[in-house]
Amino acid sequence: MSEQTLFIVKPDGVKRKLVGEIISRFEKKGFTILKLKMFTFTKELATEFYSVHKDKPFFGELLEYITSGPVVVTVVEGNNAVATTRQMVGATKSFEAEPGSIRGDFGLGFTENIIHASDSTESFDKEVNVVFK
Ligand code: FUP
Repeated sequence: MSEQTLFIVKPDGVKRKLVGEIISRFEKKGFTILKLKMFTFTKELATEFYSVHKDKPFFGELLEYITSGPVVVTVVEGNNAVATTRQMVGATKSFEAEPGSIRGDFGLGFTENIIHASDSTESFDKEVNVVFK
């Protein structure tokens, strides 16, 4: 079943020059790239993007980090895109992520965990409207 989802190479991923490597993995997997954009989150946009976490104790740190430099957002389309992308991204804590996943292969961080991917079609619908408005 063809679906769309989005992933964001976060500030640490851009700083570490992993943009090409990450996009390449999605292309090689067979996904079609529909949209691609580099931008820097403002505090306002980041607050809207991460609104589900706004009452969490880590929200301040998360906002500080995600606004710290440019990110690259990509919308992809393909079979089972949401779940397959989450698998390719790996567990939230990079130090626990499976080898072979992006977080598992390239990082050890938790807040700084290289990449974001929508966790459901509902999240995708919300997130795509925030970052491409
Ligand atoms: P994920 O869906 O894997 O990106 O993770 P979550 O939506 O649960 O969390 C969003 C981001 O908040 C994560 F990428 C990392 C960060 N986070 C923290 O910094 N501390 C926490 O305790 C939980 C999440």
